[in-house]
Amino acid sequence: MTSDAFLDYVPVEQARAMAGLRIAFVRGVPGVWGIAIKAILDMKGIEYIAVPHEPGGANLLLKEWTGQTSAPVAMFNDDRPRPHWSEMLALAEQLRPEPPLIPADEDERMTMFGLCHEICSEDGFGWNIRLLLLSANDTTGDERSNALRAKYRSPVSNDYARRRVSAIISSLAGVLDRQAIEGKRYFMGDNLTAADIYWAAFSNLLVPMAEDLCTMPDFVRETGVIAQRLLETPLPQILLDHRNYVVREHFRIPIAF
Ligand SMILES: N[C@@H](CCC(=O)N[C@@H](CS)C(=O)NCC(=O)O)C(=O)O
Repeated sequence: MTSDAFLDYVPVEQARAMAGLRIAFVRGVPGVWGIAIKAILDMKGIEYIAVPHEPGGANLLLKEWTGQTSAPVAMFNDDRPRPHWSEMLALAEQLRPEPPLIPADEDERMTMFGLCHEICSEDGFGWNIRLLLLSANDTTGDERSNALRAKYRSPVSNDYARRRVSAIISSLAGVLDRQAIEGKRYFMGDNLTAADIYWAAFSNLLVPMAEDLCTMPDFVRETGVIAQRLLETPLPQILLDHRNYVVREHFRIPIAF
Protein backbone atom coordinates (compact mmCIF):
# COMPACT_ATOMS: atom_id res chain seq x y z
CA MET A 1 0.00 0.00 0.00
CA THR A 2 1.37 3.43 -0.80
CA SER A 3 0.19 6.96 -0.07
CA ASP A 4 1.57 10.24 -1.23
CA ALA A 5 0.11 12.61 1.25
CA PHE A 6 -0.02 14.08 4.67
CA LEU A 7 -3.46 14.01 6.27
CA ASP A 8 -6.05 16.60 5.28
CA TYR A 9 -7.04 18.10 8.59
CA VAL A 10 -10.45 19.54 9.37
CA PRO A 11 -10.43 22.10 12.22
CA VAL A 12 -11.93 20.96 15.53
CA GLU A 13 -14.89 23.40 15.38
CA GLN A 14 -15.89 22.07 11.96
CA ALA A 15 -15.23 18.38 12.67
CA ARG A 16 -17.24 18.58 15.86
CA ALA A 17 -20.36 19.44 13.88
CA MET A 18 -19.91 16.44 11.55
CA ALA A 19 -21.16 12.87 11.95
CA GLY A 20 -19.13 9.68 11.59
CA LEU A 21 -15.61 9.00 12.77
CA ARG A 22 -13.33 11.89 13.59
CA ILE A 23 -9.85 11.31 14.98
CA ALA A 24 -7.39 13.84 16.35
CA PHE A 25 -3.76 13.18 15.42
CA VAL A 26 -0.65 15.07 16.47
CA ARG A 27 -0.24 17.30 13.41
CA GLY A 28 3.03 16.76 11.55
CA VAL A 29 4.44 14.24 14.04
CA PRO A 30 4.18 10.42 13.83
CA GLY A 31 3.05 9.79 17.40
CA VAL A 32 3.21 6.06 18.00
CA TRP A 33 -0.39 5.57 19.15
CA GLY A 34 -1.41 7.60 16.09
CA ILE A 35 0.69 5.53 13.66
CA ALA A 36 -1.04 2.40 14.93
CA ILE A 37 -4.68 3.48 14.76
CA LYS A 38 -4.16 5.15 11.38
CA ALA A 39 -2.73 1.87 10.02
CA ILE A 40 -5.65 -0.08 11.49
CA LEU A 41 -8.21 2.23 9.86
CA ASP A 42 -6.34 2.20 6.55
CA MET A 43 -6.14 -1.61 6.49
CA LYS A 44 -9.83 -1.92 7.19
CA GLY A 45 -10.74 0.83 4.74
CA ILE A 46 -12.62 2.78 7.42
CA GLU A 47 -13.14 6.42 6.48
CA TYR A 48 -12.45 9.12 9.03
CA ILE A 49 -11.97 12.85 9.34
CA ALA A 50 -8.52 13.82 10.67
CA VAL A 51 -8.58 16.58 13.28
CA PRO A 52 -5.40 18.41 14.34
CA HIS A 53 -3.87 18.10 17.78
CA GLU A 54 -1.32 20.92 17.81
CA PRO A 55 1.92 19.66 19.38
CA GLY A 56 2.93 21.93 22.22
CA GLY A 57 -0.35 23.85 21.95
CA ALA A 58 -3.07 24.25 24.57
CA ASN A 59 -5.56 22.38 22.35
CA LEU A 60 -8.40 24.00 24.24
CA LEU A 61 -11.08 23.24 21.66
CA LEU A 62 -10.02 19.60 21.60
CA LYS A 63 -10.23 19.56 25.38
CA GLU A 64 -13.70 21.10 25.34
CA TRP A 65 -14.84 18.47 22.85
CA THR A 66 -13.06 15.31 24.06
CA GLY A 67 -12.43 16.13 27.72
CA GLN A 68 -8.68 15.63 27.36
CA THR A 69 -5.72 16.81 25.29
CA SER A 70 -3.81 13.71 24.17
CA ALA A 71 -3.88 12.26 20.68
CA PRO A 72 -5.09 10.16 19.08
CA VAL A 73 -8.64 10.35 20.34
CA ALA A 74 -11.57 8.95 18.37
CA MET A 75 -14.99 10.60 18.26
CA PHE A 76 -17.68 8.46 16.65
CA ASN A 77 -21.05 10.16 16.07
CA ASP A 78 -22.32 11.25 19.50
CA ASP A 79 -20.52 8.47 21.39
CA ARG A 80 -18.26 9.18 24.34
CA PRO A 81 -14.65 10.10 23.49
CA ARG A 82 -12.34 7.11 22.94
CA PRO A 83 -8.78 8.18 23.83
CA HIS A 84 -7.39 4.74 24.78
CA TRP A 85 -5.71 2.52 22.18
CA SER A 86 -7.89 -0.47 23.13
CA GLU A 87 -11.12 1.52 22.73
CA MET A 88 -10.08 2.67 19.27
CA LEU A 89 -9.02 -0.84 18.23
CA ALA A 90 -12.32 -2.33 19.46
CA LEU A 91 -14.32 0.35 17.63
CA ALA A 92 -12.42 -0.27 14.38
CA GLU A 93 -13.00 -4.02 14.67
CA GLN A 94 -16.71 -3.48 15.32
CA LEU A 95 -17.17 -0.99 12.48
CA ARG A 96 -15.39 -3.18 9.94
CA PRO A 97 -14.63 -6.75 11.11
CA GLU A 98 -12.56 -7.52 7.97
CA PRO A 99 -9.69 -8.06 7.94
CA PRO A 100 -9.82 -9.24 11.56
CA LEU A 101 -6.98 -7.80 13.65
CA ILE A 102 -8.10 -9.43 16.90
CA PRO A 103 -8.11 -13.27 17.00
CA ALA A 104 -11.49 -14.98 17.32
CA ASP A 105 -10.26 -17.59 19.82
CA GLU A 106 -10.57 -16.37 23.41
CA ASP A 107 -7.19 -17.74 24.58
CA GLU A 108 -5.52 -16.07 21.64
CA ARG A 109 -7.35 -12.81 22.34
CA MET A 110 -6.00 -12.86 25.88
CA THR A 111 -2.46 -13.42 24.65
CA MET A 112 -2.75 -10.73 22.01
CA PHE A 113 -4.17 -8.12 24.36
CA GLY A 114 -1.38 -8.95 26.82
CA LEU A 115 1.21 -8.22 24.13
CA CYS A 116 -0.54 -4.98 23.14
CA HIS A 117 -0.85 -3.90 26.77
CA GLU A 118 2.87 -4.33 27.35
CA ILE A 119 3.61 -2.27 24.24
CA CYS A 120 1.01 0.51 24.50
CA SER A 121 -0.50 0.88 27.97
CA GLU A 122 0.59 2.73 31.07
CA ASP A 123 3.84 1.17 32.38
CA GLY A 124 4.46 -0.44 28.99
CA PHE A 125 7.23 -0.07 26.39
CA GLY A 126 6.14 3.32 25.01
CA TRP A 127 5.19 4.73 28.38
CA ASN A 128 8.54 3.89 29.99
CA ILE A 129 10.56 5.14 27.02
CA ARG A 130 8.70 8.43 27.30
CA LEU A 131 9.55 8.62 31.02
CA LEU A 132 13.23 8.04 30.21
CA LEU A 133 13.21 10.68 27.49
CA LEU A 134 11.43 13.25 29.62
CA SER A 135 13.78 12.75 32.52
CA ALA A 136 16.79 13.02 30.18
CA ASN A 137 15.96 16.57 29.16
CA ASP A 138 14.65 17.82 32.48
CA THR A 139 17.38 20.44 32.59
CA THR A 140 16.62 22.02 29.21
CA GLY A 141 13.63 23.92 30.57
CA ASP A 142 11.96 23.78 27.18
CA GLU A 143 8.29 24.57 27.63
CA ARG A 144 6.89 21.59 25.73
CA SER A 145 9.00 19.05 27.62
CA ASN A 146 8.07 20.68 30.91
CA ALA A 147 4.38 20.44 30.09
CA LEU A 148 4.68 16.79 29.03
CA ARG A 149 6.75 15.96 32.09
CA ALA A 150 4.08 17.44 34.34
CA LYS A 151 1.33 15.61 32.44
CA TYR A 152 2.92 12.15 32.36
CA ARG A 153 4.63 12.33 35.76
CA SER A 154 5.25 8.96 37.40
CA PRO A 155 6.80 7.97 40.73
CA VAL A 156 9.13 5.35 39.17
CA SER A 157 12.91 5.65 38.79
CA ASN A 158 14.83 5.65 35.51
CA ASP A 159 16.32 2.29 36.43
CA TYR A 160 12.84 0.89 36.81
CA ALA A 161 11.77 2.32 33.42
CA ARG A 162 14.92 0.92 31.78
CA ARG A 163 14.30 -2.54 33.29
CA ARG A 164 10.71 -2.55 32.10
CA VAL A 165 11.63 -1.60 28.54
CA SER A 166 14.40 -4.21 28.44
CA ALA A 167 12.14 -6.94 29.83
CA ILE A 168 9.41 -6.16 27.28
CA ILE A 169 11.90 -6.10 24.39
CA SER A 170 13.37 -9.40 25.48
CA SER A 171 9.95 -11.09 25.76
CA LEU A 172 8.77 -9.73 22.40
CA ALA A 173 11.96 -10.96 20.74
CA GLY A 174 11.46 -14.36 22.41
CA VAL A 175 7.96 -14.64 20.94
CA LEU A 176 9.26 -13.86 17.45
CA ASP A 177 12.18 -16.28 17.87
CA ARG A 178 9.75 -19.08 18.70
CA GLN A 179 7.50 -18.15 15.80
CA ALA A 180 10.51 -18.06 13.44
CA ILE A 181 11.35 -21.69 14.30
CA GLU A 182 7.98 -22.58 12.77
CA GLY A 183 8.62 -20.31 9.80
CA LYS A 184 6.14 -17.67 10.99
CA ARG A 185 6.69 -13.92 10.76
CA TYR A 186 3.98 -12.54 13.04
CA PHE A 187 3.58 -12.52 16.82
CA MET A 188 0.63 -14.90 16.73
CA GLY A 189 -0.18 -17.76 14.38
CA ASP A 190 0.05 -17.18 10.64
CA ASN A 191 -1.70 -13.86 10.35
CA LEU A 192 -1.22 -10.21 11.13
CA THR A 193 -2.88 -9.07 14.37
CA ALA A 194 -3.05 -5.74 16.19
CA ALA A 195 0.02 -6.80 18.23
CA ASP A 196 2.14 -6.70 15.06
CA ILE A 197 0.77 -3.28 14.20
CA TYR A 198 1.41 -1.83 17.66
CA TRP A 199 4.93 -3.19 17.78
CA ALA A 200 5.68 -1.83 14.30
CA ALA A 201 4.41 1.60 15.36
CA PHE A 202 6.08 1.73 18.78
CA SER A 203 9.47 0.53 17.52
CA ASN A 204 9.73 4.00 15.97
CA LEU A 205 10.44 5.40 19.43
CA LEU A 206 13.72 3.54 19.59
CA VAL A 207 14.77 2.99 15.99
CA PRO A 208 12.99 5.47 13.70
CA MET A 209 11.79 4.01 10.41
CA ALA A 210 13.58 4.76 7.13
CA GLU A 211 12.37 7.87 5.32
CA ASP A 212 10.59 5.84 2.64
CA LEU A 213 8.51 4.19 5.36
CA CYS A 214 7.77 7.18 7.57
CA THR A 215 8.11 10.91 7.11
CA MET A 216 9.06 12.61 10.34
CA PRO A 217 10.61 15.82 11.64
CA ASP A 218 14.33 15.63 12.51
CA PHE A 219 13.66 15.87 16.22
CA VAL A 220 11.83 12.51 16.16
CA ARG A 221 14.91 10.83 14.63
CA GLU A 222 17.13 12.54 17.21
CA THR A 223 14.81 11.35 19.97
CA GLY A 224 15.35 7.76 18.79
CA VAL A 225 19.12 8.16 19.12
CA ILE A 226 18.70 9.56 22.64
CA ALA A 227 16.31 6.76 23.61
CA GLN A 228 18.77 4.10 22.42
CA ARG A 229 21.54 5.74 24.39
CA LEU A 230 19.39 5.87 27.52
CA LEU A 231 18.37 2.27 27.19
CA GLU A 232 21.89 0.96 26.72
CA THR A 233 20.78 -2.32 25.07
CA PRO A 234 20.42 -2.63 21.30
CA LEU A 235 17.10 -3.70 19.83
CA PRO A 236 17.30 -7.38 18.68
CA GLN A 237 17.44 -7.58 14.89
CA ILE A 238 14.40 -9.87 14.76
CA LEU A 239 12.21 -7.08 16.17
CA LEU A 240 13.49 -4.64 13.56
CA ASP A 241 13.07 -7.12 10.73
CA HIS A 242 9.51 -7.77 11.90
CA ARG A 243 8.77 -4.02 11.99
CA ASN A 244 10.15 -3.39 8.52
CA TYR A 245 8.29 -6.36 7.07
CA VAL A 246 4.96 -5.45 8.67
CA VAL A 247 5.16 -1.79 7.66
CA ARG A 248 6.17 -2.57 4.08
CA GLU A 249 3.57 -5.30 3.62
CA HIS A 250 0.61 -3.82 5.45
CA PHE A 251 0.90 -0.08 6.12
CA ARG A 252 0.11 2.76 3.76
CA ILE A 253 3.57 4.22 3.17
CA PRO A 254 5.16 6.59 3.66
CA ILE A 255 3.41 7.07 6.98
CA ALA A 256 2.85 10.80 7.30
CA PHE A 257 0.88 13.11 9.55
N1 LIG B 1 -4.43 7.99 24.93
C1 LIG B 1 -3.40 7.08 24.53
C2 LIG B 1 -2.04 7.70 24.84
C3 LIG B 1 -1.81 8.78 23.86
C4 LIG B 1 -0.56 9.59 24.05
O1 LIG B 1 0.16 9.46 25.03
N2 LIG B 1 -0.33 10.45 23.06
C5 LIG B 1 0.80 11.34 23.02
C6 LIG B 1 1.37 11.43 21.62
S1 LIG B 1 2.01 9.98 20.98
C7 LIG B 1 0.32 12.75 23.24
O2 LIG B 1 -0.79 13.09 22.89
N3 LIG B 1 1.23 13.59 23.71
C8 LIG B 1 1.01 15.01 23.73
C9 LIG B 1 0.11 15.42 24.82
O3 LIG B 1 -0.30 14.61 25.67
O4 LIG B 1 -0.18 16.63 24.84
C10 LIG B 1 -3.63 5.72 25.13
O5 LIG B 1 -3.36 5.51 26.32
O6 LIG B 1 -4.04 4.84 24.43
